Amino acid sequence: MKKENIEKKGFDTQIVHAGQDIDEITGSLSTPIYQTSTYVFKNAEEAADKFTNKGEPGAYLYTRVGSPTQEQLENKLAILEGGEAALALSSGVGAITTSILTLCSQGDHIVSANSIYGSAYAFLDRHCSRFGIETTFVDATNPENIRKAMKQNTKIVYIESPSNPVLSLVDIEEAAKIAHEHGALLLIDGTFASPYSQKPLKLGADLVIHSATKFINGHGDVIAGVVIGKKAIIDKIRFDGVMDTTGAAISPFDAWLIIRGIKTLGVRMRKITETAFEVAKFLETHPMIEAVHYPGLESHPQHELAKKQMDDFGGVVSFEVKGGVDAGRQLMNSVKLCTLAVSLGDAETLIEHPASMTHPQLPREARLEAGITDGLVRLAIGLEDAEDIINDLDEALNNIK
Ligand code: LCS
Repeated sequence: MKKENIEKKGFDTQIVHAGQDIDEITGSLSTPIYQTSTYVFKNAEEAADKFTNKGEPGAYLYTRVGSPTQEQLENKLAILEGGEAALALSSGVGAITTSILTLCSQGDHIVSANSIYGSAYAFLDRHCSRFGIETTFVDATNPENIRKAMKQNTKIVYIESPSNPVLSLVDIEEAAKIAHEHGALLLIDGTFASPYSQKPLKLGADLVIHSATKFINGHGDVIAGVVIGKKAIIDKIRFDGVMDTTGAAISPFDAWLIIRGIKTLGVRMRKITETAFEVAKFLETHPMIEAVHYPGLESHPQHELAKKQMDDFGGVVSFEVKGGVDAGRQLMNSVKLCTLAVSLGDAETLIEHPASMTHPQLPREARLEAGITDGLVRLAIGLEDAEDIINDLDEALNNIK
């Protein structure tokens, strides 16, 4: 369906039809997987022409710089986020690093939220600094902290909302205003919301990044990432050469799996967010629970902001068990349905310990500042029946000694 027609349709219709061209040669309804590493040219002149005009439609050269299957996925994701263009990459981290290494150079400065995914934190803190790109981490739940940290050479404001794993929010509109007043770009990692629950580009963000490994694919069988925004910026990230020279390209088969998985994003997210709310409410009333973090709960300190900038509250709940890390470990060891594993957005409900699993890269002090206590447990809700998840947690919580 044509882009201008699909933009007026509802989210579920967009997910199914957006960016999906029917194969002209065979009429195949399902997007073909162009499982090839290289493309053959008719003659040397055509080859030279295609290598010169890398960005032109149909200029396929080599799968590390793009493929038709990848292109169909990108068209779909751009429309779902309300962006002009998208670039799909080999992982969520690949999307973060490729974007930042393209947009920043030696001597530049980044202001980052302190509550972000562990490997993103490590990239900014340990690796960007080795190449002369400095990052100031701030508590971005108060936008004034972002403003205070801005410098003349700040190129990027980097935020995650809701954040992994404590589900804190950043006021996206405010953060965009501050970034733009200082001539910087706002990059937001929207993985925890997915395009179903939040549309950061409409709130002023310049780029939205997702780990497509999570809700977007939804089946726990792919590692992939995407960055979405204005065509001029996405073209720069695609063609400037970082993706090509660091090898962060997505494989055609992974792109195809996501095209298949994303068609049920709306259906899955409706169920997952409904269950997440029920589980969060259950945990809040359980005598073994000290604190629950979920933006959909009235007790969440940013619940009003969540209602303002999100359409729904996502599928991740984190909580602290009375008795700290020992009690949390007992819980994780005794659940029978919830599965002990990192990642989120899968069909299976996954349970993990952020301090030792997803966020050990943060120095302990930075981890505590971001609210990641030693006893925090993260639950990524899956597609099972809410009642079964709740019963599993109830039994395991009641068994803690
Ligand atoms: N952004 C967020 C918010 C994430 O949670 C993750 C991965 C990434 C980016 C990186 O994406 P990837 O490269 O893995 O596709 N988060 C993980 C987590 O919480 N558990 O396992 C991975």
